[in-house]
Amino acid sequence: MKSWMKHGIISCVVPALLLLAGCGGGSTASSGSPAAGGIQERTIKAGIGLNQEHPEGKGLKKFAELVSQKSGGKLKVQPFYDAQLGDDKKMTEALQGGLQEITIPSTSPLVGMIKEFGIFDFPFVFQDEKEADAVLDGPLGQKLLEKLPEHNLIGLGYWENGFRHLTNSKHPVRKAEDFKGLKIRTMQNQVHLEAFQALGANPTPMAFSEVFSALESKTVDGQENPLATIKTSKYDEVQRYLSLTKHVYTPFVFLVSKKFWDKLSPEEQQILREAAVEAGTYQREVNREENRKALEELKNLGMEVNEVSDEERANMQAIIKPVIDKFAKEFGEDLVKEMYDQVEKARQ
Ligand code: TK8
Repeated sequence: MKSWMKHGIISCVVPALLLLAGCGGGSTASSGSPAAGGIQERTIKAGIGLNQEHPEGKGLKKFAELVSQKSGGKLKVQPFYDAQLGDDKKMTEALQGGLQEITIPSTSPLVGMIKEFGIFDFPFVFQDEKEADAVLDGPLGQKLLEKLPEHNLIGLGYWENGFRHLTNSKHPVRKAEDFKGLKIRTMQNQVHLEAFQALGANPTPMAFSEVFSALESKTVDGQENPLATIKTSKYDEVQRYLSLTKHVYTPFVFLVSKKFWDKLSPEEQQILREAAVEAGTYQREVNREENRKALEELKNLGMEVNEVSDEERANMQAIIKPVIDKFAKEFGEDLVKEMYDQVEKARQ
């Protein structure tokens, strides 16, 4: 009897020790078990704010396909579109807490958390996408990604939201003074808020998923976003005037929860890294194509398109300058200079 009990205890203790030593392996939960080698079965929740028709949605679908291919179907990316898991800020916080694995937000709503991203909210920095690519894919973009781990995030590179333009339901906007009194939804970002205030507008920061109904109910008169977003979010149904302000270029940043990342094997990390970059190249191409096409489509849908001259753009820039100078000090003047130097280089 005694010796039976003894054996019983031993045979229970040994597997328990093995489990404690991390030999459990083969977990199917998204949390998985600590990094062993190879590829485990994992489900990876990836959420974005835009819908499936938007180039970001197409990029996320592509990412899911690539991850599946590269992992022989073991890593499954489960995509959530249209802020189903929440807006940019909320999803980013979920990543930090280890409750969600991936999101691809605009950099702007993250500035409260990672202030240096605010340099991308300065207006009229880039003239075209090539300049943005040079900065984002170059040393400066990399330097900002390296700030993420201290916030429990891993950055795998930049996708593209793009050049923003203004829409509103009140009147054509062609000049700086046309902004006066317009109630404009802005992203939750201090630079945007103060820049629109400087122009005499009445900005209201708001999460993206609330914008359509705020425009519909006329809680705000206008909003600003790239043409592909104006098109795929159907703002033409609730906005009459489209001004080609091209005032800011917004990047998307591809984020992974660090809590999740640290559990992955080097092989799994490599798969996600490669897929984020490859899907990002595809996403940028689709985005550029669809932004080009959207202008004609929005006209056909009945929007009145107003051009903004270079002279007026320079005028707006001069009005906003004190705001930018203030934030340059806050974000780091060296960093800002580095950005302008890299733009200059890309322009040559
Ligand atoms: C979508 C947002 C959106 C952004 C905004 O999640 O909030 O206006 O431009 O695209 O990131």
